Amino acid sequence: EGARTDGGDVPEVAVIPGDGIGHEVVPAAVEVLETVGDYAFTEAEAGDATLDETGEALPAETYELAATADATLFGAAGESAADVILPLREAVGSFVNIRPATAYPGVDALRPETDLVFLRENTEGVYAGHEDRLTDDVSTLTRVVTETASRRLGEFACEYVRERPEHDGFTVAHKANVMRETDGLFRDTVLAEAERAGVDADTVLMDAFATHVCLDPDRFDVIVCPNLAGDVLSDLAAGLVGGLGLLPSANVGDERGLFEPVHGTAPDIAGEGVANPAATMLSAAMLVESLGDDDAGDRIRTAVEGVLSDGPRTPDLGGQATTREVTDAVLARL
Ligand code: GGG
Repeated sequence: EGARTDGGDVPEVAVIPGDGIGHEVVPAAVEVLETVGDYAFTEAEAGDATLDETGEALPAETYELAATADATLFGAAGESAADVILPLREAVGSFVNIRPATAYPGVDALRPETDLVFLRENTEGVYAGHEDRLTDDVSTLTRVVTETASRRLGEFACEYVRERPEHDGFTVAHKANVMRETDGLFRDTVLAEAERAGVDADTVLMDAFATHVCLDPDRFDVIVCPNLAGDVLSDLAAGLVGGLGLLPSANVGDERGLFEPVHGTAPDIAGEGVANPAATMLSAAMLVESLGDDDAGDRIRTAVEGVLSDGPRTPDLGGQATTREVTDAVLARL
């Protein structure tokens, strides 16, 4: 999972803040990375502002950097998300987006018992991008599901739960009663992988999942989903644990990964210095683990959880602290 650098080399980490609060939370997470390890950072531009300035949302050099760096830390994509984050995931060869949704002690959560991991298909579904405007009245979208991508995700899900004794199986969320060909293929292929690997797996209709997870999140553990469903359902889970400022993610490929908070650009607070940096710092923990440094990952997670528990809080968590104050509190614990 992720990249391993050759002995002795300093890992190269691409840093792409993107837009909006990406420019506030990514530098905060870079300070955390600088505190726990030795990394060579290279910053690059992408997003709405880059589009305005250069005519391209994702310059070729930014794509190339993500495609060659050992790991990439990304912030947030705005209106140009389709032209930024999807190609960047492709650049790192990612086929799965891991999105843990955990309620942390001390944080006011709708469902404090929530502890979920979403494994989101990361290459196709409706995000494969075959959209057309046919007439003034009609637009269409072709949904792509392949056995190849579904099997790869199924294999990953089996390996994921087998390597982690705290998980004893996974649930496939789908809508195969309506999208019989696409979600039917997805569900059946992932389930076949589970059977082949001897991993426990069950299924749930994704609309029913949305209700059940609100009422009783303990019913679920690891959820394997198609691309759009994973995007939406993990945001729903963010609402259960205290907000989008808390969910990290890892876009995992065979050789390297791209790590980003689940949240977007938050234009309502961008530039005010009050964005919650926790999700990006927790993404940085996943990044260092992908480079083989589990100790650094544990240290970051412990420091962030400690601050969430009894340190300064940004307004999204009911506090009045700034990004700077939260970052200083995390750095002090490191
Ligand atoms: N950092 C996550 C982000 O930029 N979210 C905005 C967005 O639209 N994301 C779409 C996606 O995650 O597929």
